[in-house]
Amino acid sequence: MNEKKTMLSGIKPSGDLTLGSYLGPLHHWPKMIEEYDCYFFMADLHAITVRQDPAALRRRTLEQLAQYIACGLDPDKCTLFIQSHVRQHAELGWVLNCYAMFGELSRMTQFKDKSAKNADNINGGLFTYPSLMAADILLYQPDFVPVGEDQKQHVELTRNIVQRFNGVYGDVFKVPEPYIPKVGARIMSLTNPAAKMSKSETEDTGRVTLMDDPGAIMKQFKRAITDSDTERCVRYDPDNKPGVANLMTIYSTVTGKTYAEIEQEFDGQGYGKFKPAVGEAVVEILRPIREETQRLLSDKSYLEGVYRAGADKASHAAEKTLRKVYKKIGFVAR
Ligand code: AQP
Repeated sequence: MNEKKTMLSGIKPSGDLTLGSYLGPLHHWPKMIEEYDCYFFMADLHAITVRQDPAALRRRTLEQLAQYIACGLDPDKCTLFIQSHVRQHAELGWVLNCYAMFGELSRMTQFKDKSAKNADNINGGLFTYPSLMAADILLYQPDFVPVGEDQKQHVELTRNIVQRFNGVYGDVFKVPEPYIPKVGARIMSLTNPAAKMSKSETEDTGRVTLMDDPGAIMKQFKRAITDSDTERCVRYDPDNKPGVANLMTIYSTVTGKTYAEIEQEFDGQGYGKFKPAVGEAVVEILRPIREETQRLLSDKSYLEGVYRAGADKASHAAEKTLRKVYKKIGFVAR
């Protein structure tokens, strides 16, 4: 019998993975595969709530799988799959739509943000994606779900759905716990520290992607926003110096140094030394990931083997939950 706790997480292939995707969720995952029974997926069903170019979506989904592996997710030690390959996600998503309330879906920050950004395409999927997200989670009955601060709302909605569903049908679903990593939880744009570094903001010059070469990365860091005060010292003060604080969070997460150690290291040196130092640290952490991703992408049959085996394993686990749900709600068994 498997005694390990289960955890699950996914990222939408809605854009090229960024330094935010890496330092937020992705770099925490390899540590977890030893301890937990982990499921990681490419959330392509979620990506289409915003129009995607089909060829780009296909490319990014495979690239994301290669990046997961390159970041240390050994496919022999965890389950890696493409969301649309496991049809139970869409099926349970529909069921849970019927247990998610209009009011609570309307309050989702992501719905409000994405509707504002895509005013010409406020589709039903954009509104009901939290039910699909609840299905993603509940199919695997995980003990916890690692998420960024901005995703906590989704796990809370999932918990509401679980309580509502279990209240009617008994203990069908386990109530999931959100887990938010302390450092590096939210990486902001290098040119606008008030906005999250996002995959889909292609116009945003403040973005670093995992496939950027060293020259491109250094360029981005050299033009990163710091602050305009006369002090020009490296000090962690998110309220008054958000750009510097963001760079310090990046540097701290990449090097493992504390904020006090970073302040000490750049004491009296202004930003001229600090910004390239952060850039160099990022170049070095991303270099092996980029190189390994490129190598894996040249071996399509290996990647195919990984996502097929992942889909089989995930479907097996998901089907158990779905069958139980269908029975409880009164669907006739096939
Ligand atoms: N900049 C970030 N810093 C820290 N964590 C981040 N995440 C995303 N960007 C950062 C975390 O990544 C997980 C999966 O993200 P997602 O792709 O499902 O959704 P998202 O948060 O909507 O990501 P993007 O990059 O902003 O995508 P688009 O631009 O398509 O909307 C989440 O846990 C998220 O917190």
